[in-house]
Amino acid sequence: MPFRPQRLALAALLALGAASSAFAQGAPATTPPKVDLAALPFAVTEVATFAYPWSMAFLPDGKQLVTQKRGEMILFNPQTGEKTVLQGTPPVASAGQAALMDVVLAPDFASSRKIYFSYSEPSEGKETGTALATATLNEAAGALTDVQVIFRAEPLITSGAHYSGRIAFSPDKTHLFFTNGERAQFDPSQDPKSTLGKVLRLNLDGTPAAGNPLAEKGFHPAIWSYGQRNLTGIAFDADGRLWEVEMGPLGGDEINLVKPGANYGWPVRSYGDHYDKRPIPDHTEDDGFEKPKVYWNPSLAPSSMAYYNADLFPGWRNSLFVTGLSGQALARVALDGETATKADHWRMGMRLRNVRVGPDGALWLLEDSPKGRMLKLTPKG
Ligand SMILES: [Ca+2]
Repeated sequence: MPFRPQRLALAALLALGAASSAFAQGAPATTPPKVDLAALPFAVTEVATFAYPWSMAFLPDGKQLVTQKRGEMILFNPQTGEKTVLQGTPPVASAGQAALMDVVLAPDFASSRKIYFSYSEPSEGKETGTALATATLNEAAGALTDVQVIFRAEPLITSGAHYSGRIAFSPDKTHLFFTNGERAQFDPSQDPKSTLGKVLRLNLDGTPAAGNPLAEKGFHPAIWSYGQRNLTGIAFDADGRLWEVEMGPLGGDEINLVKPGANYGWPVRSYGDHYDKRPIPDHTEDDGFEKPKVYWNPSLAPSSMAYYNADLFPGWRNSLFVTGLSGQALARVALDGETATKADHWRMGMRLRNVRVGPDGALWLLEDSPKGRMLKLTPKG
């Protein structure tokens, strides 16, 4: 009887599993089920690991810049595995959700070697803020030089939450859009003088762009849209629409189509509720706020978003990809004009911090972990 006892044991385990999962219906599993990455409908290649990686940018020569939450910016060569921790980065607050956050190349990077990056900036007191900076990448020196803070969120807040800090250039590369989270303070999202809980539109030097839609009404001149919470991703689609993903309250994560001057309702309305289960009124047709195009209940805890329109995965063209932290998933949202529809939801078995589309059309992910994996997704065989 070489295998019968094993079969019996397996049957018993399966019965137990069925019983316990029925018992646990609706309750979060204490140990999430392990995900077999090889069973996913795309190939997953582990490229490297980083200490709490946060974002990445692709250089023209195939190297990458990778930010780590605690303040390091790393020049990484995926061909050789070589990592250089760049000198010259500014002091970064990194308690709670504070981090060295996004990094993108300037539109003229090939000639200027200029980058834009965001981080949680400490102050002399306990307050911190979301800062946007530029620097020159000096590869020979292994350093960032000419570091300049070009925009600071207002006001500074004593809180370690909801910095946001995502950067996207307008399709014509004449402006940049920057997100400031509401720092878990609720009301700043509706405060016209605060940049918190807003999408901002700036000139490339960080000054508020001329012609922003609410400046003449007395709003902070950088504000493009408001009533938002923790805006963890922004991306333009091929038609020039700006999409935004935000971490909402319990069951209220949202994708919004960002329209100039629009108010998205936080903290007055949300399809979610407070984390302590206190209700927040749902959106209604006549509430005067822009409604999300997609929302997640249960929560995904979105951490980043990328727009995909490349050839490597033809079936994914015109999609948004969203990574989840506690949701431990990669979600694909299909776009059709102003309509956004949930299309795929792959459990990944890890907290995901970032998604980017590489120059070859592969999808790149960063895991939120002390040994966070950098993963490259390509079509299977
Ligand atoms: Ca609600």
